[in-house]
Amino acid sequence: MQKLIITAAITGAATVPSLTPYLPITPEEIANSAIDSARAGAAIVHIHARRPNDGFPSSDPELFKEIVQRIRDKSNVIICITTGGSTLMTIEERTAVIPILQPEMCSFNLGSINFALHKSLPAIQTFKYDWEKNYLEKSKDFIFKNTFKDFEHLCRIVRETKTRPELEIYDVGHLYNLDHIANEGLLSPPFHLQFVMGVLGGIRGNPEDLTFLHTKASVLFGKNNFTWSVIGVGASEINLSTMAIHMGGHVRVGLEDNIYIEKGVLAKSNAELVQKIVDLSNMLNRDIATSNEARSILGIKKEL
Ligand code: KMH
Ligand code: ZN
Repeated sequence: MQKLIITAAITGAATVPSLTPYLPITPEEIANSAIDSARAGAAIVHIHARRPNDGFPSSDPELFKEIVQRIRDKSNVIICITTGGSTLMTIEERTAVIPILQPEMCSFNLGSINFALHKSLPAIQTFKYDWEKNYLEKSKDFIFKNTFKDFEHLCRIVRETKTRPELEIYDVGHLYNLDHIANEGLLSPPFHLQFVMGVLGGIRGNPEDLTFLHTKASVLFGKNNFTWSVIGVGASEINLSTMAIHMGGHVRVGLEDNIYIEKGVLAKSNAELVQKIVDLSNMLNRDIATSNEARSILGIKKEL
């Protein structure tokens, strides 16, 4: 079995600051949290930016530049930059930073879905920032737009910048979308799939959902033509991670997707979540990949 690649998703756009005081917000906090996650065992860090004064999700390339520079100064970790951004951003805003920073990896969302966040509302008694309540309520009526035209735009960018796409699969139709664009010659295998499970609007995080996605991907692309990882959004994070460790997949954890280290207990950092996966993996006798080993497993050949 391949060594386990752990990705730490540091801050995202779906977790609002009032949900946890431990969410990194400023470029310095995001970079430090990424560096600490890498020290704990993450081979990849998945990066979003936020407005430093109030944590609102941002696509400002200057913020991304500062975050990436700070990480690169201190760590050899693979940097995977979001092109999902937030549901409020256009595809142009979401992808602007990729040609500028030329990261080793970027996310690539493979279908339009509902991406509802309003189920977080009851957990918040007091809002720290004005925008948060509206942002969560309005998500009931937002579509996370990823059309075939958007795929073409993103395929062009990853091809031109030689960035390895992490292909985000929120439901089974997204595997068929990938099959279609691969048949058109826009992307070619081996693919790195990220099964994103538990978003309200996508597939849930039940064990049979993961085995179904994995089986479907094997039938469509052939077992040797893809690597895969899983994100359990919310309560399913650790359970799905355990399944993936056992099945030969890889794992993404972090405050972007889940804020709890155990039932009712907030994770104090991204590194704490990474450490939990390292411990689980040790118990299950699976070795952890370094960033360089992950580069070789994923076929990342970029000169930095
Ligand atoms: N927050 C995840 C559920 C992206 O950044 O491109 C989805 C995500 C998308 O990470
Ligand atoms: Zn993300």
